[in-house]
Amino acid sequence: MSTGKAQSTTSSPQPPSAQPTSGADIVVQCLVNHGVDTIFAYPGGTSMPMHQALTRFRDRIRVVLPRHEQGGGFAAQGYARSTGKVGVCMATSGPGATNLVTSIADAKLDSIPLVALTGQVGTPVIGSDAFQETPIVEVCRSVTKHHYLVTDVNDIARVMREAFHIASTGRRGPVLVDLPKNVQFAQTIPQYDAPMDLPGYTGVCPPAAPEEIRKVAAAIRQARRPVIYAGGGIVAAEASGALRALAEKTGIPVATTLMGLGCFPGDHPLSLDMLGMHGSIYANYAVHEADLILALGVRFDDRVTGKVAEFAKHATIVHVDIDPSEIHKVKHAQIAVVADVKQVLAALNEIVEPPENLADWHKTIQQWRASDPFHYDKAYEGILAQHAIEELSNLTKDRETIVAVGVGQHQMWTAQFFKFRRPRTLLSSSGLGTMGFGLPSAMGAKLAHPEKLVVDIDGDGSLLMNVQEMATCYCEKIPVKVLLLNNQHLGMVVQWEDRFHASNRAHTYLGPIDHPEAIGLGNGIGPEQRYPDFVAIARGFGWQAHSISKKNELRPALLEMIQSTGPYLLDVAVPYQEHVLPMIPSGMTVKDAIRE
Ligand SMILES: Cc1ncc(C[n+]2csc(CCOP(=O)(O)OP(=O)(O)O)c2C)c(N)n1
Ligand SMILES: [Mg+2]
Repeated sequence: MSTGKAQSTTSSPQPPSAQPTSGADIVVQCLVNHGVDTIFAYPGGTSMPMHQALTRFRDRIRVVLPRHEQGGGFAAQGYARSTGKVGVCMATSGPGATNLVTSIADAKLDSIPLVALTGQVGTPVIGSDAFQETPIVEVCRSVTKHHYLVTDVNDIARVMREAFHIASTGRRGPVLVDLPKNVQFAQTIPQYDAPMDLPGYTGVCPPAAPEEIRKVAAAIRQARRPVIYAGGGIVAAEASGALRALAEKTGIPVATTLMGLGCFPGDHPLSLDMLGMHGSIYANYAVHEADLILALGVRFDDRVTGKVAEFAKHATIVHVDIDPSEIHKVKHAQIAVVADVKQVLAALNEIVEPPENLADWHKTIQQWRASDPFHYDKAYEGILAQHAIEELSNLTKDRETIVAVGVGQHQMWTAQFFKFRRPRTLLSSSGLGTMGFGLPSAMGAKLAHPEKLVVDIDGDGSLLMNVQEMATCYCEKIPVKVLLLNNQHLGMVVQWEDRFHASNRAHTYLGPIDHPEAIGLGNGIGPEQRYPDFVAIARGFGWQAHSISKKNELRPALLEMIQSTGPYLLDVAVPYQEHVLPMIPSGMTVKDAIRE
């Protein structure tokens, strides 16, 4: 299911060069052939030939030097998530390669197209525990969509074609290409159009049969309480327009997953916002009471379903997914369609007729919505994270804005209080839930969209996990903004301690261990005790930075951040006592939701 935006995997490659060319140069020429304009690469002994080759292509590929390979992998993801194109990162063997593993696993769980290149020790010493040798293909076997150890220079051009094809077709995902140093030095006459050799994989999903589409249309026509449950697959398939057309044609309300936020406008009257553990009460009740669920590009993640047996238990489930292994994996679907969701929606929109009467259903949903909106204490004397996010959302609503997040409470509040109106505007490590994702992914997105405002809404724990990327942003002139919701704690874990472990603090305070807060004593933290000094850190990296704690400072400080021209960190003191609500505890249902 290639899209207009995805890099071409079939475009005619460069004419084969008649000159013997090194493996390293062939790798880079292949990147050019696939339309790669940016790569995030950290060098080392075994990847040096490829770095040398990259200098010969300076006019066509920008090489960004992250300050940690994990940052490079997440930056490549930010590039990929915000554009739909394949993101590319590169690392040396051994520690460089293992530093990429988390970003690769992250891309796998969220189905993000990524090509990760690694240097490897020379083929004669593979398996001998050579200096900086790790069997990275073995390490990554189960967290990649596919992986290669290239042992012959003559295979490089074909492998690179296959890697881009696999990463960007079907269900997207990460592909690892491990390149021993002697293979990078070896020379051959490159065959850039070497045919791909992928038995059993075409990447092309046949269109859904007309009778399947008719079945779905018939189910819709008969439904009285239908709900669309839309996820990252809608974004990947560029199917947002078709989804909106379906919703508007039929009047069916739309709940999205975290990965799906933005695939349907959050301010549309039919939007139910996010569903799941920290989703809206109205989305979760609608799914609970539904008689028809149209599950589109989703995978029934446990953070969405809670107790699987209770999830949508009164509903006929229609599941559309490009990956057959998702069908019936968690929840049996009465109507299963394995196809590109954009094609399915386009065909469906041609014939679908609205259900006879949804007035009662809309009314019921409206009542749930009115009685249980997302909310926070507007009278709170300081700044609540929710308030800061909502204010940022309001201040940026007329600007093209991309938001990246870390993982934790700030991530969930962003999902609840920032209005996402377009696909690819929220970058969130959703499946793996990797702290440290925000800053580097924002960096990658800003490189791809220099004209857009890119803000990382981050937590203090998460930001520290890849704080070194502040150096990359400064040195590479990538002016991202960080809105730091600084609660001095691993807030989400604190919330679980409060709810499920009698508030016993178990290593969730981020300040010095002799502070009373470290063992749950003390009644809140004054700014004078805050640790670390993020403003000093950011300034040390060459950023502009500012810290606030008073409510009346919020709006002007956000405006200053938005209007600044360089990288800018706004450190906002927020309380750690606040919980993300509503919350459906793991394995439970909306009826068990904690509301206060
Ligand atoms: C790499 C990694 N380690 C541990 C966790 C577990 N975890 C989930 S949320 C969280 C707290 C995050 O703290 P912070 O970034 O400050 O965000 P807050 O919840 O305070 O907004 C932790 C430790 C994780 N998701 N990722
Ligand atoms: Mg925190």
